[in-house]
This record gives sequence, structure tokens and C-alpha cells, in this order.
Amino acid sequence: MATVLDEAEVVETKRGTCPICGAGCYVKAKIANNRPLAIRPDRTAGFPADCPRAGQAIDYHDHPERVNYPMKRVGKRGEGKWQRISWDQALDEIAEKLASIRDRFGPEAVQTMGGSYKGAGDASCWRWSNLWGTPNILYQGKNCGEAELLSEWAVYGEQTCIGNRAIPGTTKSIILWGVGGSMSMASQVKNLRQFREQGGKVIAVDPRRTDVTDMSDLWLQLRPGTDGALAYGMINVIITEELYDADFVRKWCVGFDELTEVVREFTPERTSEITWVPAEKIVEAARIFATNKPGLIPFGLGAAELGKATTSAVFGKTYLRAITGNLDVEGGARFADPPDSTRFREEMHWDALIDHPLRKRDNISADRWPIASVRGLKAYRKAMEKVHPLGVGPTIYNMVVAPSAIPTAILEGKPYPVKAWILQAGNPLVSLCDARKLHEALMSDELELSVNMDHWMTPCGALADYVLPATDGLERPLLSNMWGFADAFSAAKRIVEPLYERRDDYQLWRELGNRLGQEGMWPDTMEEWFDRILEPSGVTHAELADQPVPWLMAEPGHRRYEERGFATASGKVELSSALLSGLGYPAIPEYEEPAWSPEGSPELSKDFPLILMTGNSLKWYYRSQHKHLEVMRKQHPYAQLTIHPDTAAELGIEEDSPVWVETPMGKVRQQAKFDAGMHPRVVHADSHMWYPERDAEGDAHFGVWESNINAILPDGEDYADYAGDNYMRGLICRVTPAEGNVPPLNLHPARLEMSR
Ligand SMILES: Nc1nc2c(c(=O)[nH]1)N[C@H]1C(S)=C(S)[C@@H](COP(=O)(O)OP(=O)(O)OC[C@H]3O[C@@H](n4cnc5c(=O)[nH]c(N)nc54)[C@H](O)[C@@H]3O)O[C@H]1N2
Ligand SMILES: Nc1nc2c(c(=O)[nH]1)N[C@H]1C(S)=C(S)[C@@H](COP(=O)(O)OP(=O)(O)OC[C@H]3O[C@@H](n4cnc5c(=O)[nH]c(N)nc54)[C@H](O)[C@@H]3O)O[C@H]1N2
Ligand code: SF4
Ligand SMILES: [Mo]
Repeated sequence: MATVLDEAEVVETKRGTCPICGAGCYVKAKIANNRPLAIRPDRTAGFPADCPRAGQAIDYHDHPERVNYPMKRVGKRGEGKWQRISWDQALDEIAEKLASIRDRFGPEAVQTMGGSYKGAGDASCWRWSNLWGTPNILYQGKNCGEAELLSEWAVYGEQTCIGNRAIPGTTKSIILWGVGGSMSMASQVKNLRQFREQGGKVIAVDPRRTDVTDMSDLWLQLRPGTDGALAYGMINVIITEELYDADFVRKWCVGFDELTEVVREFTPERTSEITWVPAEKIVEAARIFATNKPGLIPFGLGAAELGKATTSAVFGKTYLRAITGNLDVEGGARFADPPDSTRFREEMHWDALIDHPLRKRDNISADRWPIASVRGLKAYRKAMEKVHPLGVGPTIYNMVVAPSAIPTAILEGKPYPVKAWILQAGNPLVSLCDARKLHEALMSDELELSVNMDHWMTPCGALADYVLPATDGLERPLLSNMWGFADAFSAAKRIVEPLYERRDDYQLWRELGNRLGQEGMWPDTMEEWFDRILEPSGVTHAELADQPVPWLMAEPGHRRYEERGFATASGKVELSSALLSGLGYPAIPEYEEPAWSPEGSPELSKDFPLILMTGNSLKWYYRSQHKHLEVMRKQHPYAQLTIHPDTAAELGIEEDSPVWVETPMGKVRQQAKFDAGMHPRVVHADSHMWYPERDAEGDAHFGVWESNINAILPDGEDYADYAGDNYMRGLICRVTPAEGNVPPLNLHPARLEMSR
């Protein structure tokens, strides 16, 4: 976009954050006349933006297809007829409808919803939800981090999996278990290189070859979805060979004998049959990790979203860290407590939710998945209160509803009706399983109010009653702490004023709050709210943002449990978890096969001979985003199905040709790409693909049914894990050649009359 500068015009350089995704990396921007002229990564701010997408920041910020004004649906849902309205009209009408729904159905009839992490907009939504009294909140942390975080809280009362990096020279081993590496986080790979140069050992657990597996000393190429068996197999070796930290286990763990019993059947040979990993490699991995200490196992998405099989996978990793004595040691699995010097947890008002005078019911999935419910939240608090009076856990993660419960609550009113859906920063028609069921719910007249605040018109927005324009990373301030569990806050100022009528997500909730009984609870601006959160630390938001390294870090500490115990009911690491058993779960989960797998459903598998994984981080897209941006789309125009060339040859599939990917639920079309690093019996299907250049209306619906793998992935009680998360990898499928050609990319200019 060419900008002609007046000679006298002042060009300023400011530091802000990249608008493109929720990672919120720091950038330096040259700005004139409230317009960014050039944007570069700012490497001095402590979080490098070495990412191929950042170059599109200017295009993203003022793209012709951005949503810039509030819009109201005037035709039927999904018909594509919109009227531009004022913010006041939109907010008054939404508030009026919410009040009426609350009168008739209670505050729980409102479902709030988001996507991947997006800074303080998400926190504003939960703050509002808590003050309003609805326990029905869904964020996509549900599917990425929740299962593993909850397992750590249930066993240690603390979390180590997110945010921990190897310390080169100190950390001696690391297991990268389902980690995408350079695709998901480029800076991780640099850290890994330094760690290896200083003698650290890397074990990679991944069904396909990646740059991470190439950098590893040992690569375990397992069958997708069998991570729990692998973890239990490694624990079996560590116990049998007495490689565990006997001292730590004796003094600080309860339930070791029970764990020994649960893993007994997972001999290296049996584990090998289940996982396809040779027995000697399982033994070697166990020995490397148990004898090269301190060692680390960070979060990896590959070992989550496995449906039922997730439970033992995440608990297995949790036990491995503990029995090897790696907890809370320097260079090992450090506890990532949030900084104590802020008011963040109080500002979320979880207490208002727990004791809300109008809230009569727990969330819609509490009966089936109590670990993530108000009841679960209370159980965590009780277990943790001696060490953390406010809880470390009480963040969104203890509360998020299971996605499968939502369509049932809307369509059938079970366990009670959900009548309003407020979606901010999410695109669940492409990001949640069983997308057709959700589509039916979003089209239903049973849903009385559907609101979507976003940067773009998305497949979900197209079905909404109101679409509201949000500010992006350049035009809104940031105070970021990863949904409340990171051990630091980072801060940035807004560096341009919002374009058009875009507003901060915070303002949606503040304005609704002010109209609906939360008067006096909401500071006028995000900046004022951030000052209130930071106040006990003695810095203002502006001061923190102006520091050379704009981060507020928690006090680092090690072996703090020696003084205060662990934040569990017993004060010990509960390998056998009282919190789990108190909520009706087995105290140590057994290994379960994924619901649809060669061992879990042998009959069905005869027709579906391949194993499917979906949704690896892609270089050019962040989950469902960026499909409008030409540079990104040219790199990756169509959904790709990655397959081993020998397998493709057997199936008569040529590279780049269209294929059908099929599960017992149906089929979608993707484009074949060959990768000899895949296991020959495993394929990977891109997730999150939709095509904004297609018609928005009717069945076309932005191409959402064409390639969207989540339209053919199942959800619900038979599939989900202990927390109700989705089942996105480790299921059976078949791939066949499809007729025709992959359509050429044909992005068209702005379609939205309302966007300019
Ligand atoms: N460029 C880019 N970066 C992103 C994102 C993005 O979309 N694009 N998304 C962001 C988000 S929301 C998240 S949650 C993180 C995720 O970041 P990561 O946790 O690093 O996860 P992925 O990058 O998805 O990589 C998952 C890896 O697991 C492997 N895998 C697949 N199935 C299995 C299995 O059954 N078992 C095991 N052990 N491994 C398996 C895949 O082959 C892949 O290499 O990345 C974030 N960063
Ligand atoms: N099959 C399969 N499905 C998956 C996964 C998988 O691995 N496989 N991964 C899962 C994971 S880990 C995640 S995190 C989810 C992601 O779930 P998605 O729902 O895809 O979330 P995002 O892509 O983060 O964001 C969606 C929307 O937020 C909008 N947005 C961006 N910034 C802002 C903002 O500041 N304000 C507002 N109001 N809107 C904004 C974007 O325009 C976009 O439309 O998908 C999950 N779905
Ligand atoms: S696109 Fe996302 S990861 Fe890349 S620089 Fe921007 S904010 Fe960071
Ligand atoms: Mo995620």
C-alpha cells in the first residue's frame, strides 16, 4: 500500500506488537499520520519475531476485507444480508436480549467463546462471564494446553509444562514430545541448538520426521495416539531398572506403589507392539532421560488432542518428570508461578462466579467432565490453598466447557438451555470437531442471540446476528500473561489509534457490563485496567511498556517445596491423585486406546487402514487465521494431505493431485503432498482450512465443508479425554484419489460493503 508523505510530516518509530497473531511479538514500526509505513521485528524486547508471517503486518492492519463497522443481520442467518449500525445500537440491542435471556433462563444460558490466545481481550471476556454468573466459557486452550496443565495441577499442584526452556549447559536432557519446533515457535529451535552444542541430549517423540527429530539423539517414531503407552513403558523401565530418584520418591511422592502396578504390563515388548517403537529404543529413551539430569519435558500439542488416549499421555509425562526428581530444579521442570506482585487473579473475579447469587448450575459439561467445572475449580483451590491462597490453577483452564456439550445444550436444551453465544476471536466451525453439529446449532432458532467480534468475516461470523469490529495488535495495548499461568507479564502500548470504528475487545465486555449491572466494575480503558492489575508491583502499564525489556518476571526459585510442600492436599506429589479420585476419576488413569484405532476398533479399521493426524502448526498460518492474506495464501493455497510417497504410489495418488480424506464420519477434499519422513501407515491432514474467496452464503459458506478436516472428526463422550477435549489425532482414515483438479487460487477484492 503506497503512502505519499507530506515533506513536513513527522515520521516516528515506536515499539508495539505484531498484529498478525496472538503470540504478540514485539515490532518496531515507522509511523506517519497514524499509518504504519514499515514494520520490523524488535529483537531487543526479549521475544524475537523471527517468523515468516510478520512481514504481512501492514497488509493485515488495513486489508480491504477487514471488518471495520458493527453490522446487524437483516436476512436469515447465513444469508449474507447485513446492515451497518452504530456501536450504541449494537450494544443496546445485545444487552437487552441478554437481560431477557437471563430473566427467562438464568445467567448460565449465555455461552462465551474464543480461539487461541489473544492477549487481554480473552481475559476481559472471562471477567465479564464471571461477574455475569455464567460458568459456560470455552477457549481453545481447552484443546491445546488444558489436558496437560490440569494433569500437572492434579499431581503437583503447580505447572511446569508451559514456558520452560532448556538452559544450555545446565539442562542435560529434554524430551520434545509432540513438539512442532520451527513451525510452532522458531526461537525454540535456536535454544535447542545451543543446548545440544553444550552437550544436552534430545529425545524426540513424533510420528513424522521434522527438524526437531533431525536434531535429536533419539527419535521415537510412534503410532499417533499411543503416547500414553509409550510414557507408561518408559516408566516401567525406569522403575524396573531402579533409575528413579528413590530419595525424592520416598520423601515427596505418594502413590508410587500404585503407579508401579498400573505400568506393570507395559514391558518394553508390549509397549513396542502398541506404539510401533522398537523395544530397545524405549529402553534407551528411559535410560537417557533418567540418567541425564536435570531433564525437561515441555508441552507439546502432539501428545494432546488424542481423545481418550490423551489422558494417560499427559499424566504419563507428568509422572515421568516427578519420579526422576526433575521437579522445581534449575534446568529441569521449574514451576512457572505467575508473578505474585499483581492483582491479575483477583481481577478475574473467579470468586464472583463461585458465589454468584444468580448462578444456580455448574457448567453444561460438569456432570460428565467435572475436572473442568466450578466444582473442579473449587477442588483445585481447596487442594492448593495452603501454598497458593488464591490458587495458581484458578484460571480459565479449570472451567472450560467441553465443546461437545454446546450443540446439545442449544439444540436439545440439555442439561439446560444455552440461548446466547458470544464469540470473540475464535472460528470454531473450523477449529472444533463435529463441525456440522455445531453448524446446525448456530443456525437453529433455539439460539436467540449470536454475536461475533473479529477482524474478519469468518464462517462463524457469517451465521451471527451481530458482527463487531475488533482492534488489532498495532492499535490496542497489551498486557500478556498467557491466560494467567505464565511466569511473566509483557507489556506494550498501542502505537496507532484504531482505524474506522474498530474497538478493543475489552470495550465489548465493559460496555455490556455497564449496561447489565456491572456498573463501577470496569475501568474506562484497557490501559487503566492494566494499571489496576499492575498496581501492587509498583509500575504502571506505560512504564513497563517503556522499559528496554518490557517484562515483569516472577521471582525465580527452586526446590521451594522443601519449605512449603507441594500445592496438593497432602503437600506431596500425588502420583495417585486425591483430586482426581475426589471428582470421581481413577486416581491414576489406565492407558486407553484412541476410540478409532487398529487396536481400539479392529473391525472398523479394516476399511480405514491408515492413521490420521491433523492440525500440525503450519508455517504460513496461525490456526484458522490468515486465509485472506495473499502472500500467505500463495505459499499454501489449499489444504494439504501429507503422505509417504510409497503409500501414495500404492493408492494411485500423484503428487499435487486432489484426494479424498475419509473417516467413518464422511470425507473432505485436500491436495496430496509427498513426504518420505512420514510413517508409511500415517498421513497428516491440514486443519483449519476455509476459503474466504468462496461465496459466503448458502452451502458454499466460504468453502468450509470442502477441506475442513474437523467436519469429519467425531466428538462427545465416546471420544473425549478426561477433560472433554477434542479427538484430532490418532484415528483411522482412508485416502483415495479424487476427480478433477485443485482449483487455482483466485483471491478477489473486498466483498464486504461494510468494511470501508
Ligand atoms: N506457525 C504457527 N505457529 C503456531 C501455531 C500455528 O498454527 N502456526 N499454533 C499455535 C498454537 S495455538 C499452538 S497450541 C502451538 C502448538 O505447538 P506445538 O506444541 O509445537 O505443536 P505443533 O506445532 O502442532 O506440532 C505437533 C507435533 O506433534 C506431532 N504429532 C502429531 N500426532 C502426534 C501423536 O499422536 N503423538 C506425538 N507424540 N506427536 C504427534 C506432529 O507431527 C507435530 O510435529 O503452536 C502455536 N504456534
Ligand atoms: N483438527 C484440528 N483442529 C484443531 C487443532 C488441531 O491441531 N487439529 N488445534 C486446536 C488448537 S491448538 C487451537 S488453539 C484452536 C484454534 O482455534 P481457532 O478458533 O481457529 O482460533 P484462532 O485461529 O486463534 O482465531 C480465530 C479468530 O480470531 C480472530 N482474531 C485474531 N485476533 C483477534 C483479536 O484480537 N480480537 C478479535 N476479536 N478477534 C481476533 C481471527 O481473525 C480468527 O477469525 O484450534 C484447535 N483445532
Ligand atoms: S505473526 Fe505471530 S508469531 Fe509471527 S511475528 Fe507476528 S505475532 Fe509473532
Ligand atoms: Mo493452540
